[in-house]
Amino acid sequence: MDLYYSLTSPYARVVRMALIEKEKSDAVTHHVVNPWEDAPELVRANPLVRVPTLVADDGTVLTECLLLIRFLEREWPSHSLLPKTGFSRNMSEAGLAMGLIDTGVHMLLGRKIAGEAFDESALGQRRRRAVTSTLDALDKAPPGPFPELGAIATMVALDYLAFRFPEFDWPQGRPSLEAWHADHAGRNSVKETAPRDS
Ligand SMILES: N[C@@H](CCC(=O)N[C@@H](CS)C(=O)NCC(=O)O)C(=O)O
Repeated sequence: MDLYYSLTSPYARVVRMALIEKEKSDAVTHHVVNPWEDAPELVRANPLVRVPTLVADDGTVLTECLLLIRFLEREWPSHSLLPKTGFSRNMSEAGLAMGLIDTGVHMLLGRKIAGEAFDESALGQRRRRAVTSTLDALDKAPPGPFPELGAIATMVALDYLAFRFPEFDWPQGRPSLEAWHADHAGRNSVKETAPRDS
């Protein structure tokens, strides 16, 4: 199995953390690529030219991080990210965190296109409000335990915000969420996949 990813993609990080939590990271061949530079091997594998992209042993190309999670769960059911106990709570937490990731990526793309002016635009302000209120909701009810998908996605979302929007200072005024983050920041899956530019 071949996994294509960048070291900054939060979507890819969800999958990379899942593989480590499942103790299956060594079962895939890792390819670090930059989707924005049209890495030829990624262009060949995935017409969307996005990461994460997983090429299964039979050549099937899998995209969309949550579908990849579903696939990994079927391939390697142990260390489940979707345990039956607390299933709807886990789904709810994962949904909020994935929405936070989408919103952060949208804000970054907005800045890429319109520069800092994006932040002041009506859409930029709307996105910022969504980030603020979602972080506040997470502070009121931090996610359940690792290796649940809700915990993985929340860790990815928080680190992505700190990486791309340090001025946002998400821990400010959110002591429960900050404590939750600190409790889990030492996990191997978290440390080994921390976002970095190269
Ligand atoms: N919905 C997709 C999003 C994947 C995605 O947008 N990945 C970004 C990196 S963070 C990418 O490859 N962007 C390149 C592009 O949009 O051309 C998922 O869940 O995997």
